[in-house]
Amino acid sequence: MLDVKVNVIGMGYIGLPTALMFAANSVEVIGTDYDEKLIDQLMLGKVTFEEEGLTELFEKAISQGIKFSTSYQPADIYIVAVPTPYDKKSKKIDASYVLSALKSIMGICPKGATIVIESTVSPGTINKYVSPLIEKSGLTIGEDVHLVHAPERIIPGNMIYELKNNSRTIGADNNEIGMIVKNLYQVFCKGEIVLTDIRTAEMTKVIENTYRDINIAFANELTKICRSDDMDVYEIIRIANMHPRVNILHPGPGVGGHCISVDPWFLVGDYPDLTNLILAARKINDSMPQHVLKRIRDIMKKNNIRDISRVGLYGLTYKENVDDIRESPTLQLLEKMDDHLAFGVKVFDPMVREVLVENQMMDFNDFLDEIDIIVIMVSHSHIKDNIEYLKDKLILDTKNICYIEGVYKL
Ligand code: SAJ
Repeated sequence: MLDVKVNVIGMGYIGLPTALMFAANSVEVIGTDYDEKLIDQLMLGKVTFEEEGLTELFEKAISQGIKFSTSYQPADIYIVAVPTPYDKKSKKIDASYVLSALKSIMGICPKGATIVIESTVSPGTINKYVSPLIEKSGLTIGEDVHLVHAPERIIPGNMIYELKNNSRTIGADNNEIGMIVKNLYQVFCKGEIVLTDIRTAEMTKVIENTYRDINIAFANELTKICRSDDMDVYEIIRIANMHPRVNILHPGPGVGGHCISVDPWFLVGDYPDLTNLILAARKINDSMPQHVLKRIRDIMKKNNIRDISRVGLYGLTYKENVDDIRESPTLQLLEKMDDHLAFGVKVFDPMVREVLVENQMMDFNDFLDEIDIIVIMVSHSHIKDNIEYLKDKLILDTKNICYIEGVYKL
């Protein structure tokens, strides 16, 4: 058992599983979040989002004594896992959540504490914003507090497995401190942990997600090319990917989530003159909901359906088998359909238990009864298991999961 006390700040999609994983592996952990409702729920023994294996991990962490609190606590190591959105105008990082967490930590941390930033930050953020904030408060970095960047890499939908098995990057400008943090993560992480400096760790994390965004954009652009000339993009990608050095990702109705659709903007914001490819990829991916809308209109016209309320969007989350709707392609599509909304396009998602948009239906059968065209926006296991019930519908399958004759594709 490691003799350190850890305070994880931010009990969201990354902070919670990370805190639980430390606690389940016998590290003394307090999870902190300013959201009282969220902390109450955790203290009542309930997890706050759906993720495979999370409940079991939660129970183990509770049995090992994890604590939750709305206030920051004295600890040896702080792990900051708060959101890092981008400013929609400047495209630069909005580091306000990170900086506000740091201010609170500095108010109570004992001398010599280490602050690990897990949130994804744009390259240079720690030098430009975090270090000056600490120094301004009178603390000396390297003496009073130590700074480390250990960006998370886990994928929603497979978080628990990836927490244990992915390799990690630890950026520290002091090797000894880097080693302490590496030892800490090694209590649960079986993947290789690479030690590097802070700036390299910042850049590496952002370019991993940017690489994925560009690859998806390529698949999406191919889709538009193939649609314009009536070719089967999926068959073309499948065959191309049989080449040992080609690996094109899957086209889709857009790129959502808090990561892939956000992080590339950090580079565009900071290096506007040098990011032509990255910006083009972002634009292509952001144009996909519009492409879906065009496909819906084509299908309505072809089948002489005029009433948009006979169209149903299946899936509200940003991807399959998660309950996270941030930046979801369906929400983006609904925004584009603004003028149509009054006429009531239907929406259904089995992973979303509260009504979030207009004309959202909560029962799958009622949803099917109300529509003639179903647009599969998200490939939840639920729809894969229920494809047979779609036989009498016109189907626009944006995720290529449905092989019924006559199905429309992207
Ligand atoms: N998507 C496609 N086609 C694909 C793959 C994904 O259209 O072939 C879409 C999804 O439907 C979704 C979006 O892209 O809307 C993003 O989903 P994702 O599964 O690619 O990634 P995230 O955002 O859930 O998680 C990513 C991961 N990064 C990489 O794989 C490089 C994860 O490892 C990171 O930890 C996470 O971002 C993060 O937090 O940064």
